[in-house]
Amino acid sequence: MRRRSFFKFGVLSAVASILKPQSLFAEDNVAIEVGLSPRKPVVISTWSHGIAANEEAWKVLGNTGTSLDAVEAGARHTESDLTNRSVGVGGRPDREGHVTLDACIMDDKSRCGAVAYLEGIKHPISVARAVMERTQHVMLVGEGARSFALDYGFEKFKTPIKAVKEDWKEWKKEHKDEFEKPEINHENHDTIGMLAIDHNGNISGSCTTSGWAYKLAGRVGDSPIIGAGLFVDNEVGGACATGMGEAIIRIAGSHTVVEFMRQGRSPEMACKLAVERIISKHEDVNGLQCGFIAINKNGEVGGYSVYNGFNYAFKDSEDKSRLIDAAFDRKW
Ligand code: SD4
Repeated sequence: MRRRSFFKFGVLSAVASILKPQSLFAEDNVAIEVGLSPRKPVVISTWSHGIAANEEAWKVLGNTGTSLDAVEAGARHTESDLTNRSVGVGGRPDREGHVTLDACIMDDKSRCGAVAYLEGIKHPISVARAVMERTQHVMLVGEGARSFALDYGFEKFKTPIKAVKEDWKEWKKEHKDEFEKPEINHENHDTIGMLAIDHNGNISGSCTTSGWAYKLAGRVGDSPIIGAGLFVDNEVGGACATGMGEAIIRIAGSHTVVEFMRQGRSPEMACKLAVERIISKHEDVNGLQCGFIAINKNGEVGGYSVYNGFNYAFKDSEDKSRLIDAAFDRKW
C-alpha cells in the first residue's frame, strides 16, 4: 500500500473508530470498501463471474434466507455455466483429459463439508453440503465422493464437454511430456469463492473449481480444503482464496486471514498480511498469483492479491452490485 493511501485510510479509520467504537477496525485499517454503517445482508465473490452468482445468492439473502442457502445457490449458478472453463462441468481437464472438481462449504456453526477430485457430477457444491449435513465426515474424494453423490441422487453430467475436449487435444499436441509451470490467469484459473452475511448476521462461505487447468492427474488444490480455500468463524468473519492453490495451502491461507481479523485487522489488511506471508514463504513469486477476499462480522469486506488484475463482486442491501478491483502487492 502506498504511503498516501495509508495516510488517507488512516484518517478514515480514526473517524470511523470515533463514530463506531464497536468496529473491528485496527489503527492500520486500509479497507476501501467499508462504510460506517454496512448494510446487511452482504455477499461477495471472486472474479467477474461473481456478479451473476451474487444475484443468485441475493434471491435467498434478499428474502431473509440464510447465508448457507445463499452461498450454495450462488456457487451452483457458476457451476451451471458451461462456458466457464475454470468452475464446474464446463471446466478444463487434467492432463489425462479428466475434469475433476473440487468444492467446499462452511456455515455459521462451523460445520463444513467438501468434495475433491469429483468427476461427472453437475453440482459439487451441493454434494459438499450433503457431506456436511448427512454424514459424520468433512471430506469425500474421487470415486467415493462420486458414489456418495449418485446414492443421494445428484445429477450426473458427462465431462469433458466437446469444446473443452478439443482444446485439451490441441494442448496435448503442444505440450507432450512437459511439466512446465502453468500460467495463472483468467484463462485457466478462476475459482469462485463466495462469502455472505445474512439478516441475522450469520456468515457462511462456499468455494468451487475445476482447479488448475491441465494439472497432473490426482492433483487437488486449496479450494476444497477447509482453512486453505475457505474458512468461516461466525464470531469473526470469513475468507476465501483464489489463485495458485499450492501456495495458499502452504500458509493455510483463508484461516490465516480470519485469524488476522480476529486480531482486529480490517478484512483488506487481513488479506494483505496473508498475501505478504505467501510472498515471504516463496523464494520466487514470479507469476505466482494468489488472492483473498474477506468479510467481517460487521459486513465490512476487503480483498488483496499478489499481482494486479484480481477483482471481486460485491452486493449489499442498498442493491449495489459492482466489481471491485482488489488492492495488490505488485504489478505483473
Ligand atoms: C486451485 N485455487 O485449484 C484453485 C484455482 C483457482 O482461480 O483459484 N483459480 O489451485
